[in-house]
Amino acid sequence: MIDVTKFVDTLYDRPIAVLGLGVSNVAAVKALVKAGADVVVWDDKEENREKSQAPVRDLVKEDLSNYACLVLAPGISHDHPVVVKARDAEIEILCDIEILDRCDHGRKTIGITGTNGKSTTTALIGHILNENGIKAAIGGNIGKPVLGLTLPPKSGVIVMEMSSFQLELCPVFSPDIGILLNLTPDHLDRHKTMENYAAAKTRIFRGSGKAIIGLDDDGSKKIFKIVESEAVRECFPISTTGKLKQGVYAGEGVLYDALEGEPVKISDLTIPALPGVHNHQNIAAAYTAARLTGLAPDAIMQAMQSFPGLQHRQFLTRTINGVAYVNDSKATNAAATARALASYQNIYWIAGGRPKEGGLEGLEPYTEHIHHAFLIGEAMDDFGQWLEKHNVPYRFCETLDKAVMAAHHLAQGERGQPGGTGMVLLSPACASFDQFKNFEARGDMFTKFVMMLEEGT
Ligand code: UMA
Repeated sequence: MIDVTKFVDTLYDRPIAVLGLGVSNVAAVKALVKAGADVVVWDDKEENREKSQAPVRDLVKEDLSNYACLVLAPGISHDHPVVVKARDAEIEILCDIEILDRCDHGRKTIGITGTNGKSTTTALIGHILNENGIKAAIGGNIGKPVLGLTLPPKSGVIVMEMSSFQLELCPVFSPDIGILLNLTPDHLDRHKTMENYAAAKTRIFRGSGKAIIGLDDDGSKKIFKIVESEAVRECFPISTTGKLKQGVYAGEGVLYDALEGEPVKISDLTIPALPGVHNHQNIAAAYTAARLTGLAPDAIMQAMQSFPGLQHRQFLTRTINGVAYVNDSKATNAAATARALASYQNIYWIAGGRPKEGGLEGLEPYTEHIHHAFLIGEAMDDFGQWLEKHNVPYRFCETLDKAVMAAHHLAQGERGQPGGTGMVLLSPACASFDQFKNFEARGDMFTKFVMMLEEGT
């Protein structure tokens, strides 16, 4: 846990209001209470209030002008009555990442944002640094609240995934190295317009730190131009769609470094835990960040080879007789599943759950990659119709255990046939809530069933 005494000392004994007792604020409350702060909490769910270690009071009924600040859970809408009240009372509204910054910890920070790939890039940077003897603590939106981390030594680095929600709640903080991977429409229910969403993401570059920015989409390109024109920080573009005169880029499966003039070929991009072209951007960003911390190209690429990948994101769970069993449970919509389907051939595809609007729309270009589909959950009928229309063989399995077993038998039974060795892929393109608590529970269950499979068929 982080010692937040230095932050608490700046508040002159005024109390702190905390709204939302999810993982980030549970860690925040623990750290604040330990540092002697006077903390008052509220959560709209009674069951969360009941678990609270700190005094609970309905913050809507409080006079917030007596408080030092409101620590807001990132997922809560800024139209929430308590947030409106805090704005009216002109107190600061912040999140755990801003508190961490105000603890004067002295470690270098790397922040990663973007619409896609930020968790993978965060974990990859942390892995590269740790493999090369630079101790890195990894946290933030990736699922580990930053105030629950253990600080690395002074020479270490804090690597944080930062969502647009968290960036909006960092009035001052921006990291020493900020990374924006890409920008496509997301969370518009919360941000309302693309401009607001882009503005939240751009906040990662407010300080004078170094900026690494992807140039593969129009939104990020625009931000690059603005950030570069401000001329207050060094900018490092990355691209997977074209050569760069200066920066880092990937082309035809090869990574090039043009940070110091003429492009130098660094390595091909065959990295076991990072399959598919969508990972090239994550690799280019992580490579650039690691170079900026002083690591040599060879050391960086070598460390990438041992990156274990992220659980539930195209994670290689097991290989049986050459057939890979891959857990992509995090793919809760068609866009995320498209990235997995594009990365492989001859797929024995397990899909379904609670469908999202649009169903499997957008997956048309990848139907030839699917050898056979195994459908589960509430989406079975709709997905069956879609597959029928696109001439993809499928069967109804209802539940994950049956789907794993059926996919396993077919994939093992068809080994040696044309089309290459198959792979069993769980990439549901659906939410999990019809049969599981969350996507992690679904992925864990897949792993459990796969580990129980016998080598013979
Ligand atoms: N709550 C209220 N009133 C409301 C809404 C919520 O009281 O009107 C309460 C809920 O009852 C709950 C808490 O607020 O107790 C939820 O807080 P939260 O949603 O902010 O979630 P945390 O558990 O603190 O998790 C947050 C991030 N969640 C969101 O931004 C939605 C996690 O990112 C992050 O891993 C975690 O902090 C640690 O930093 C998750 C996420 O979905 C993975 N992020 C989005 C994304 O990646 O797209 C941004």
